Amino acid sequence: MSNKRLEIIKILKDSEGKAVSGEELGNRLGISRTMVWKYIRSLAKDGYEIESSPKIGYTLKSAPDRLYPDTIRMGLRSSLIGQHIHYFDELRSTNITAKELAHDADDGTIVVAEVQKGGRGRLGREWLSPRGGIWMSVILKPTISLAHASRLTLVAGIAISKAMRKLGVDARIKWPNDILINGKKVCGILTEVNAEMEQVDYIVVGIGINANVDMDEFSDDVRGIATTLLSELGEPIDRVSFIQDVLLELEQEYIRFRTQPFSGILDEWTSLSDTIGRQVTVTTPSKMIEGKAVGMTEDGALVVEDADGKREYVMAGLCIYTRAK
Ligand code: BTX
Repeated sequence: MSNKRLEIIKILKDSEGKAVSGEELGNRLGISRTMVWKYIRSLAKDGYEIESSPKIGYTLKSAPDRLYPDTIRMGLRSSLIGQHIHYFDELRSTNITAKELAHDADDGTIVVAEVQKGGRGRLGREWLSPRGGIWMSVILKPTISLAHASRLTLVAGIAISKAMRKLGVDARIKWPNDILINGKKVCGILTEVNAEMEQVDYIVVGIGINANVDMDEFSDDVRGIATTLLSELGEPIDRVSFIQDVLLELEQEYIRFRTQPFSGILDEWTSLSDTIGRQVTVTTPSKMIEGKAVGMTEDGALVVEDADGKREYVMAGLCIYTRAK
């Protein structure tokens, strides 16, 4: 979006419902009133509802529910994550595009799409990504070893749950990569790593949030296990301000991850965890582990204790709750 269009939106937003004359807009932007009118028309084409009354001026009635980069940048409080935004109306998967861009991208670059046609979960599972959600991938380039890369999934889980909790929902983290509200999946995280000689080159953290998604868009089986922020809150959220919050929380957790001992992040993860304290069955490619989830190690392994007190450490797997806490 051009800077002039952006400035017009900003001025109209700041005037909080009061009309701003074409003359004033023209003066502030250093352009003619005819040019102002042209920009207003092009904004209207993109879904901005702008009332224009002769002699009085222009009033912004509503902005489109779109994750336009310039709209996200306006009011973005993070200074690293989200500074570069690649936006698409439709993509196969933001993780695929992020991986294509990652080599030349700066730390904290994000890829956002309104719709994904081939959204992916772990092990090639399908991730339904209809309009109204937040489907994004964050490219991170920390100087860490491959062994520590999975920690970023925990970092992202904390950040997203915190941003959601601010909306007033009881968001909790299900190990390893889901955010649940009242036991239903509202968000999934897919972390993919590219490394050379045990040193991380880049990490793509894919985040799928069922924000303003209509539950009818989901297949029957997903509807049974999923929820959306829209249905939990009973009204749509402002996706732009929510994504700004997620990016800020993510940046704060990322800085903590890079500068402080990991134990602080582990403690916070544990306090937000939905899994610790539950009876679980974890299925990995090589075995099935049953017991109580009692903790998490520094490496991001879930500690599962069986009835005899024997402990198993699981790095990744499919986790099912077998009994309530
Ligand atoms: P997962 O493998 O843990 O979860 C996938 C499973 O979740 C599916 O098999 C299905 O049962 C269920 N599911 C599918 N779609 C949804 C949905 N919208 N809401 C709730 N449950 C669903 C979780 O994988 C990781 C998902 C990451 C998605 C992001 S979106 C941006 C980025 N791009 C991309 O392709 N993936 C990531």
